Amino acid sequence: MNLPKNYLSNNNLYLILDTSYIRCENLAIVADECCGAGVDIVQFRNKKLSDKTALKKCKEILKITQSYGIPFIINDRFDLALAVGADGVHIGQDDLPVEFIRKITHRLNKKFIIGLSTHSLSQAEQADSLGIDYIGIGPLFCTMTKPDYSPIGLDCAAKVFQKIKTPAYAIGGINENNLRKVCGYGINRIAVVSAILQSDNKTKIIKKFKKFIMKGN
Ligand code: 3NM
Repeated sequence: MNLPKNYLSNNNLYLILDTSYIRCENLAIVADECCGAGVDIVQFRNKKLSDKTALKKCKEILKITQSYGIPFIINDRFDLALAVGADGVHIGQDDLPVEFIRKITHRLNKKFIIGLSTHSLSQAEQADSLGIDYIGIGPLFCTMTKPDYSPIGLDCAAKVFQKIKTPAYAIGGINENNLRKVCGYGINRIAVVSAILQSDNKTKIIKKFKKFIMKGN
């Protein structure tokens, strides 16, 4: 998809469709509702479904995100991202190196978004020299979605937003109750899993998130 220039820095709400929170048959329905409500980026994160099922589901979700003009990113799996024709991949600190992914996507003549998880100011600073498109910084707070990581806290995340040129998305435990506080720290891009996926009214919470982020606190 041809995204407008600076799409990732000019937008603010990144939804991660984690397959442990949604029944497989509802993934596309939820993707559609959330895109319609105003999320700016959608990621597929799967620790559960088989590759075959994941591929099928991702193809369905890609059609939806394309119809809204929203980028679709695959977590961890560069091979799946290529197979699906997704807009990019999100990698962790121990996944395939960025240079390797860039080399292949250049060879394929592909525009391809690469996002990287960072968990400290120094990792975020290093990311600035890697030529990636955005970073995740977190976890901000304790979260059941990624329970093995210690929270970095708001001060650290705020420093990343001040210092780093690469667009940053704060992640981890962000919900309706702490959103005002988060935005008050100058954090103006967030990525969310459970607060949206577990909500009975996803449209309402997405609109609330967007409103708060744009207002600033
Ligand atoms: N990555 P929730 S925290 C997928 O810090 C993920 O890199 C994180 O889920 C990181 O919004 C996280 O439910 C979980 O807390 C985010």
